Amino acid sequence: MTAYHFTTLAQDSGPVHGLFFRGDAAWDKGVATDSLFMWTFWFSTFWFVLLMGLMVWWVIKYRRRPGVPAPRSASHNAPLEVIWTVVPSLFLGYIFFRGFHAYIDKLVAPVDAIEIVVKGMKWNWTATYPNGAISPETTPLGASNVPVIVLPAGRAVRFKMYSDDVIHSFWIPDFRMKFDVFPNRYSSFWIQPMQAGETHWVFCAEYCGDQHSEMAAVILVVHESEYNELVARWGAAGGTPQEMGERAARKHGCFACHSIDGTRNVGPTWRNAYGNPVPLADGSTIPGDDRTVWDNYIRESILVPGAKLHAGYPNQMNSFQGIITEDEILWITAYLRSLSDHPLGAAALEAEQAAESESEGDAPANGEGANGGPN
Ligand code: HEC
Ligand SMILES: [Cu+2]
Repeated sequence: MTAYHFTTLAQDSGPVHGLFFRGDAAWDKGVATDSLFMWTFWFSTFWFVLLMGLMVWWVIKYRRRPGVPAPRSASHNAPLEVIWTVVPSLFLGYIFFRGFHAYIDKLVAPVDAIEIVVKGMKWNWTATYPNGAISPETTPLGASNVPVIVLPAGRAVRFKMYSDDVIHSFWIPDFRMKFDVFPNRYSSFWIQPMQAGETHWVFCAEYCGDQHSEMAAVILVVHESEYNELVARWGAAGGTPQEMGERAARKHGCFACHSIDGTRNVGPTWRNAYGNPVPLADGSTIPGDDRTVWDNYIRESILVPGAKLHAGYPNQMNSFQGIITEDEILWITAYLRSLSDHPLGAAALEAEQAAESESEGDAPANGEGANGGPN
């Protein structure tokens, strides 16, 4: 893999172009961010120049002159005040809703997104693939080596992120997206790399210690067939995450209280749980249909079981805080997903993992090789 030629946006189009977003984001949702940003920028610039210009002009024009008595200033003009309150508010509302919409769009991944687990730590990133493999590739950056995260072209990729220590922030400037990475819960967003051969920088955008500036990675986009081969070749030593999850659940005695066949035990069954809404004892409900919500619910249920009680069950589960590892929680989550018929459950998990068995037929028609030129 050292044969790959790494380029960056900044090198491709010059640092000025790279720094001042100009609609050259690496995917359509990034281009939407660019256009909203530039729209807001020029809109603000227009009003700033107009208002400051009028102010300066009028200050000069109506300056105090000797012998000219100062006119009395106007007190109130209701219609005028309503107009200059309502019209700017409409524009602010427009900016808010467009921004909010585009932002939410980038947070909630499509159902068929491939899930990459990103772990941030002082001062590095690791990316774990759906089959449990971790990319062994690195590339030199300054004095250190940074990881290479290989992603398939044309597939939605969802990052499930957590931190081993302090708060970091996973930032992919080319995709105009970043999100904080926390030590005590999962956060997530998604991107869709478009063309094989592209490379994209990843940085940490949260000041996290003295080597914060070296906390980088490179995303390398390859054809899906090549991605599948690589991820299958890297493999995971101990089996797939759900196999590891079943083992971890056995080791920690979860099956004493949780069934996997739908029968009610001391605790709720794990069959068809993942992805569905959960009624809680306090009358509220954990909404279904969202992986981040469910992943965090599982995590919290294991570490702080009393925080949200499943309606109709006793508060009888002990905390596994300090007993269970982060990896085991991730594996058990994969295992719970594999036990569910919900659209986010077994089928989606299988589709993510079974990628390697697919054929070569999915290479994009433009025929650009993975060593290919600029985007
Ligand atoms: C002593 C019995 C017991 C053991 C052992 C136990 N649990 Fe639980 N678990 C419960 C009970 C009771 C509930 C429901 C009450 C609650 O929400 O805390 C529950 C709830 C859960 C939930 C929430 C599921 C839902 O549908 O609401 C998860 C996830 C969970 N446990 C995971 C685990 C894992 C993982 C282990 C092993 C590491 C484990 N449990 C071990 C009794 C147990
Ligand atoms: Cu960091």
